[in-house]
Amino acid sequence: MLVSVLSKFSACIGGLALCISLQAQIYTPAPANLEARKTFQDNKYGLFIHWGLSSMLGDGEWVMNNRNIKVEDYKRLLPAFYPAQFDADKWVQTAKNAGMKYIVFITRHHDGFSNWDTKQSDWKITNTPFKRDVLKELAAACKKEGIKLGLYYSTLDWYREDYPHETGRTGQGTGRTGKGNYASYLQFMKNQLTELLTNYGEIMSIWFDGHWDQTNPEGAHDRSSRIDWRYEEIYGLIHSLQPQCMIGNNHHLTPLPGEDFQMFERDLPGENKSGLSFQEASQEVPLETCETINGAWGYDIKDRRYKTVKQVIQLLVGAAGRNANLLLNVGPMPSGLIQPEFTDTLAAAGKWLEKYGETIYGTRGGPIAPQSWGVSTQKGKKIYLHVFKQPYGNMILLPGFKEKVKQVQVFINRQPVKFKQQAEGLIIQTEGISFDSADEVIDIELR
Ligand code: JFZ
Repeated sequence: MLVSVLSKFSACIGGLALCISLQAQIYTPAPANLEARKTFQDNKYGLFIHWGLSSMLGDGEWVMNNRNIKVEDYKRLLPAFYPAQFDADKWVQTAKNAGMKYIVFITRHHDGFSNWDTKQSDWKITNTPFKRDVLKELAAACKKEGIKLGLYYSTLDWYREDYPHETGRTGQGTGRTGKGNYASYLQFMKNQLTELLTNYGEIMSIWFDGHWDQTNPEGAHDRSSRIDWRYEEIYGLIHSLQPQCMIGNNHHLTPLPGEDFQMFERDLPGENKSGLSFQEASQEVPLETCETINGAWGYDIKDRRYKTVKQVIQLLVGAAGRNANLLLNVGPMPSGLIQPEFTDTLAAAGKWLEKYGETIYGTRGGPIAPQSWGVSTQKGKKIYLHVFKQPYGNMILLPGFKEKVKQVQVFINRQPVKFKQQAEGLIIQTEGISFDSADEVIDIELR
């Protein structure tokens, strides 16, 4: 719902008589949306899936741009795509075994290829020899297994002529000569989003990406956009079709009105190792970090930088301790299978979650900021200290901690842990506890 303070305008959808009057700029999320945000935060952990025509080249999802492949040549992937081992149930099972509660799937990446049976373009999966609407199958499989489904949607397009490619930072080598026309491109996106939010059941989120194509690089002083994306119209449309649907935009900026969560790419909130995360963590909306399980988003045959089970666990826990979700990515093979290096690691981390899930799901960031030894989470009368390595001096101090503590235990075996409550805070003695696992959890119970 958008309430008027500034301008007022109308958006007509797909030439239908359905015209919604949208009024900028204060955004009041619907009750169902606020509820969805809570569920999202409780769920904590999701599977990101980058997959499409580009997977065939085994060189990541940016291959069209990186190799300056012309649209005319790139098109030759279309008659060659037949993911014989695609099985939506298997993908969903992989997520479930990993302890994940949601999936975010690439419906359309920067190469503009639609992974569903869109009526708005011929550049789509149902025009490959495979013919199947994989999104339909994935949506059904998710529904059956109680896994929520979010949809990644690129606002940047390296394929279409009407995308304002002249002012784009990327996609300059794909041979487009026509004139960009944002009004036409915007209508196309709205029509596609209408399909996605009408024909595939309840959609948890729309995960936008591509805004940065029209700005100076991250970290630049001026990050203004060279085009007016008219997000109020796009977001208004989404929320009118599915009020609970959470909108996020990977623009690496402070959330804009109409956005329901904030994402961090390859960084935990507050970090900026990627050089993409100059934005501050929002206090208002849920946070989500997305990361790759190796070094690439889309299938990349040169990439063997597989994260270990320990790294995956610490990523998830590190996110939870910063009050954020983790959206962990896999790039399935062109066959449709997710490679065993990924599924094995995901399953092993999932085993850890079977034991330690209580300290992650349904929690929020704990009372103490991330420390050299680890992070904290909390839920009700419980505070969980997630200790990644032996604390200095075998002592953990929670400065200024005032609440009365009932008991402190090692989470996994209920071994009592000594503690003192003093003026400077709560002091926990970790002598005798071994810290060789990925995450040793110390469980503080409040009175
Ligand atoms: C974006 C996509 O480009 C990428 O393919 C993947 O989908 C990821 C989740 O999101 O990543 C970016 C975004 C911005 C820049 C680089 C990668 N950038 O501004 O240089």
